[in-house]
Amino acid sequence: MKQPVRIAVTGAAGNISYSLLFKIAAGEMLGPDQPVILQLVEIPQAMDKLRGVAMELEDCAFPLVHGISLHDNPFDGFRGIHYAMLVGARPRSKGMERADLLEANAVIFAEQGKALNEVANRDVKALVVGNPANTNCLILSRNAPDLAPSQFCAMTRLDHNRAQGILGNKLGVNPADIEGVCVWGNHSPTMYPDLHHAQVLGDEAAIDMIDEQWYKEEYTPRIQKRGAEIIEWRGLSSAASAAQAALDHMRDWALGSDGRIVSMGIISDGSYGVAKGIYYSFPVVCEFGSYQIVQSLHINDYGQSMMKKTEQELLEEKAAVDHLLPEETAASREALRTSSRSGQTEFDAGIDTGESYYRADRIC
Ligand code: NAX
Repeated sequence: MKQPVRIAVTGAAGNISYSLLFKIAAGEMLGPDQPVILQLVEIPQAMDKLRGVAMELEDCAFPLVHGISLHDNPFDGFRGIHYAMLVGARPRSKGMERADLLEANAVIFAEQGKALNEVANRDVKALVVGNPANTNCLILSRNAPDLAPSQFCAMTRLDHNRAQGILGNKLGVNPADIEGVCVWGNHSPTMYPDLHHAQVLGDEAAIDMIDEQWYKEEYTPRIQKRGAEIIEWRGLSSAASAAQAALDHMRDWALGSDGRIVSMGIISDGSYGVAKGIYYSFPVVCEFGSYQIVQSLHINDYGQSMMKKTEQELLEEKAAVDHLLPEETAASREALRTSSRSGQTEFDAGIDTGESYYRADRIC
């Protein structure tokens, strides 16, 4: 039996978590042989509700759950964790402006970044689900100077799954038979669902199978505003699909995506001309616990303009919270490049050992 890993989930008494926690506990995220210790974090006012959720988890008698602990602050809740699923966030209340929403969440994610920096396992992987996810992720990462920016992601997997599912429906194929769909940019209505690299059943270009007008005028806005469409019909925001996406994201990141392209909101290293240092959704493949941006995709003029628009929005969000971003992490979050050797984003931690990564004469 493997050693248990510690997983923190914030917003653990909320809607998404009510689905997510039970899937994690059943082994759907890290596999049926990986025991877990769940460290559930909520705000003090929600601790009674959280206790009820924990009791239900207990009542499932999941064999993989080796412990459950309840916390009302991240400094306790993140102690020793290997994975952080950051679902809790401040929702927009009546009359709240976007800038106020960004700022209210900045306070939450700044504190959580500090907590991860101080008490989490050094190789923690943190996924931000709570909105505005990309900018919350930026704040989180900037407040964790001792962790690499590549240890943080914003969730755009729900958008990716929606893009794949709705295309599958249109074409009358199983979504699993479609490869290479990706979503660029912000988890917001400016995101760009890109079908130009998607293949159906391995050999047919999806873009040739659909009408351009449908793609641009129906499909794209539908993916961009799918969250609102769900609310309209269900009366509640996406919960089970968001939980499934969070699970898909973390599973692929930890265990590999098997060569499949998936979308992840990650630190931009300047690939595709995207401004460095913001958390932007890119097409990636995952292997050995890390991700790698898929390079050299041809982006046409339409794609360029869509990618710029969503980048612009993220830069504006960043500007709105700039006064809350610690200066000490500014330079290191932009000292990134794509390695020509591995294709991975390299992070300059400011430590120069004077030696190259691999030297055969050091061995023996
Ligand atoms: P709920 O309002 O049901 O639950 C949120 C929970 O977070 C509440 O129980 C609340 O007490 C808790 N919380 C708030 N601040 C906290 C803090 N500082 N520490 C710990 N817990 C805290 O919302 P739910 O439907 O579960 O959605 C959660 C978040 O996911 C929202 O911000 C939502 O906008 C976002 N979403 C993000 C998606 C994405 O694709 N990235 C899609 C789904 C979802 O809309």
